[in-house]
Amino acid sequence: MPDHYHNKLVFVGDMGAGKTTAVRSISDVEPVSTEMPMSVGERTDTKSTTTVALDYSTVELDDGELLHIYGVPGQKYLDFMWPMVCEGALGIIVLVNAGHPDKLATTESLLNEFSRMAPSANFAIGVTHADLADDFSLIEFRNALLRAGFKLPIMKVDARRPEQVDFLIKALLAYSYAGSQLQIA
Ligand SMILES: Nc1nc2c(ncn2[C@@H]2O[C@H](COP(=O)(O)OP(=O)(O)OP(=O)(O)O)[C@@H](O)[C@H]2O)c(=O)[nH]1
Ligand SMILES: [Mg+2]
Repeated sequence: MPDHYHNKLVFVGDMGAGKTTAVRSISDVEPVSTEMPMSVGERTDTKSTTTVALDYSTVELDDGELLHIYGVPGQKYLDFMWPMVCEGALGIIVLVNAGHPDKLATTESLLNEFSRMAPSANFAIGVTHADLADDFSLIEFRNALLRAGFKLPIMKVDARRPEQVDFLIKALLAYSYAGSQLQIA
């Protein structure tokens, strides 16, 4: 397995959840991006392009650890890219729009699908757009996922805020290392 896979994190989630924004927020360098204009009917005031292949960038954590950060396209017809981008990932962050009417079912199916694609990855969930969804309750969402058998780090994150994205990434890394076997020499 190539060396950089050990430090590979991937943002996944529905179209518009904030994957490209999150990669861009925490990048140390100009990300590789494959954005294409959206059709006129799909555009909003804040989103006019969509990812058609992948996002890629790097970020160096406080202690000098280099992470390779990827984003996948959210649109289902581009899902053939998902296994290619996720191969060998250490961690996968599912971004979920708090205002999505079907967010529980969507999140469960994304967790199932991506855990099949990347069986050794650890997962975390970032709920975006909570500022626009007054009736969203993180506790209720977390409990519903728990009832469905998903026990993983979950927090609100504004993908536009680097410090929030950074915190989510560190939560996932801490969780993944806590799950590893204690080695005693
Ligand atoms: N209000 C609000 N806007 C957000 C938040 N997080 C991200 N956004 C905005 O939501 C949009 C997300 O767009 P992208 O980052 O392109 O979404 P994506 O997940 O890459 O979408 P695809 O590549 O099309 O699948 C951008 O306009 C962001 O500025 C949030 O927490 N609150
Ligand atoms: Mg994108």
